[in-house]
Amino acid sequence: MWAILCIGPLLIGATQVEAHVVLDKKSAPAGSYFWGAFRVGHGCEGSATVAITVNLPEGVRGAKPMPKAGWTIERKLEKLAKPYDSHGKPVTEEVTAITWRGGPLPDDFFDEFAIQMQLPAAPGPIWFKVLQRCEKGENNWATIPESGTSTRGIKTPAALLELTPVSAPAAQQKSPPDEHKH
Ligand SMILES: [Cu+2]
Repeated sequence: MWAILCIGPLLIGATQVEAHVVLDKKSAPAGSYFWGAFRVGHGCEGSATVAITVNLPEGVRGAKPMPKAGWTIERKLEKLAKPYDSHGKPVTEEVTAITWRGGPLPDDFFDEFAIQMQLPAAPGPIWFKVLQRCEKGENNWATIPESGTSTRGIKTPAALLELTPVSAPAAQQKSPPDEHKH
């Protein structure tokens, strides 16, 4: 029900939503392999964008940035308290933030910054806090609503992705070769 409720405000406020830093997709199945692009719709009060940092919420695994011409990439790695196995190899550290530096991206243009990742297994909303740095000033897209997923009235909301439940039979049918389906 919540999924239906949140579509209305998004459609009505589409212009405003697109003006922020938002994901190009609104939802994805929990636990799935996913790639999404963070869309940067404007600069900082007219100033050109020179860096974008996307912070990955807890539970996101194996995040990989897509290279972009004219932008360098930096990844922040953190040691995991609980290592896990991926493709038969233990994973002991995780990418927790990705920064692109370059441009400058003028305020009159928009651009997209893409990341591939495995999503957390639990359904529900997840929020990506994005720091946008400009030639002059910055926008910290990091505010999360106290409850629910409506970002109406929030000046600098974090980017939202709704993780949809995966039904038990569908989950059972998924074998490892399906993992890389996008
Ligand atoms: Cu905006």
